Amino acid sequence: MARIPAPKGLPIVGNTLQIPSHAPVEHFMKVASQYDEGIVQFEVAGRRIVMVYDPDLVAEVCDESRFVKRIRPPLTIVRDFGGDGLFTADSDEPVWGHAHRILMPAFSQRSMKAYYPQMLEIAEQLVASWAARQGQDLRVTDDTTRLTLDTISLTGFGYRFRSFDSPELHPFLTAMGGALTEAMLRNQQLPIVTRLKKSHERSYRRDIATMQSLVDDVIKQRRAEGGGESAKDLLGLMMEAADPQTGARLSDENIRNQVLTFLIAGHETTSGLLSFALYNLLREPHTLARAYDEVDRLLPGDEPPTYETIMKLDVIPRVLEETLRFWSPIPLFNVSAIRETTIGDYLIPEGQGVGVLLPLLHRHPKAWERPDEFDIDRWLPENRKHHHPAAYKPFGNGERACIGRQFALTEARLALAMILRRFALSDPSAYRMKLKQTLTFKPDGFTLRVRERRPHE
Ligand code: MNH
Repeated sequence: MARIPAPKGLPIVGNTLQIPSHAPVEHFMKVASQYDEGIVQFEVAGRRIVMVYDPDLVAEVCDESRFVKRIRPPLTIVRDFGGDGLFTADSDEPVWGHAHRILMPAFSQRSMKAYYPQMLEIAEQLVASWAARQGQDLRVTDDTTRLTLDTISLTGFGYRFRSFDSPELHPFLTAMGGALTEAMLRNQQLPIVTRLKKSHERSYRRDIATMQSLVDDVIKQRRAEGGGESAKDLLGLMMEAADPQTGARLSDENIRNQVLTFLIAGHETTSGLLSFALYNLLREPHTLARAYDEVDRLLPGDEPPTYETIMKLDVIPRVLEETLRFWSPIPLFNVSAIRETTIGDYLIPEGQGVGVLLPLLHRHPKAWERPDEFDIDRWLPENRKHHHPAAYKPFGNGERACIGRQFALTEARLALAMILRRFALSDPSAYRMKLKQTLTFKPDGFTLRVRERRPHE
């Protein structure tokens, strides 16, 4: 058996103090990229964490007969507010299976078509808001967050945040940012330190309460409208449907946790994806020109695009796929060994957590030619065939992979198409990528400017 490379730490605290508290994953990336083995281990807050990024090792940890998602730090902390919602439930908790089977139909391609008019309505709000602010610096992630938060809440729960009506971001978002940042900090500190930081504890609990009271509003509004009867959205299904396998229904408490989970998981990552996509397009004029060409061909005129047209796009979806390779909004996901096992030449003990480090996997030279080049033609059907089967995991793995994948991609295609059809983009401040981490990655402080491509009524 080979020894897993490990950066030198200190006695007792291990590597804990070496990890910058607001940018842990970037630190893991920097250290890991100094080793060629594609695997590395750290000692953080008394735990040993193994990370893999060699595609062959990743293929092994994606074998669901040997590795499962288990709720371990940081997800044990996120569970303070996600509860037994899909993201933070253990696979062998019965409620995960109940909710997974009840909600799967809500994420079919047919459901995307049903959500489309509402997705379009919110995308039109984004475009109108940008048209009114031509020539000004637009804070990209703020607006992609407005878009994605309003879209998941309207399509999923019939609830309107009306984010584009206000210059400030909704208090739900401030609370969520606070809670996610605190969860990330807690992940890297010994429990004794967490207990000592009383004021952090107070604001953490306040943020969670703020998010939960919004969730209670969402559910109350639906009950006032006469329950779930007619609504076939996420909330309607959760209130009405039974698990086809066991007949189980979701408890009120679980529905609350699912609504909060979807409000967070359903917007945070897609907003990152759209922001990174715009960033990439600004840096790749040749690709941008192809995207313009596509929208001019498929969406001429000012008519709202139909769902069918959005499904015909080809360049824009490949921009999104390549963006997810280049900058994965979720940089890391974790699985645990069911029993003692080996991956490559390395021994992994029973229960050991293993993280898949996506930014390094997605640029691993074993799997990708010219890994640091943004090239959407990797995603042409004839080139896809040659991809390493485990080298691209932006949505996680197996049965615990993202349930919202089609939702995110449909929403992002539509938004990008609407933006490009209407606006020429520019970046007079010549933004340089600076990642902001709150469990997910986003470009920090990224602004751009727009002007109408064609005179508009
Ligand atoms: Mn999403 C799980 C990435 C959009 C709802 N999502 C995951 C996982 C990844 C992920 C990675 C697996 C995490 C893990 O293994 O611990 N998700 C994304 C990305 C985007 C995204 C990169 C956008 C781009 N996700 C969305 C959207 C929704 C959503 C949109 C909802 C509408 N995601 C979820 C839920 C889970 C999840 C719910 C948990 C699924 C489960 O374990 O059953």
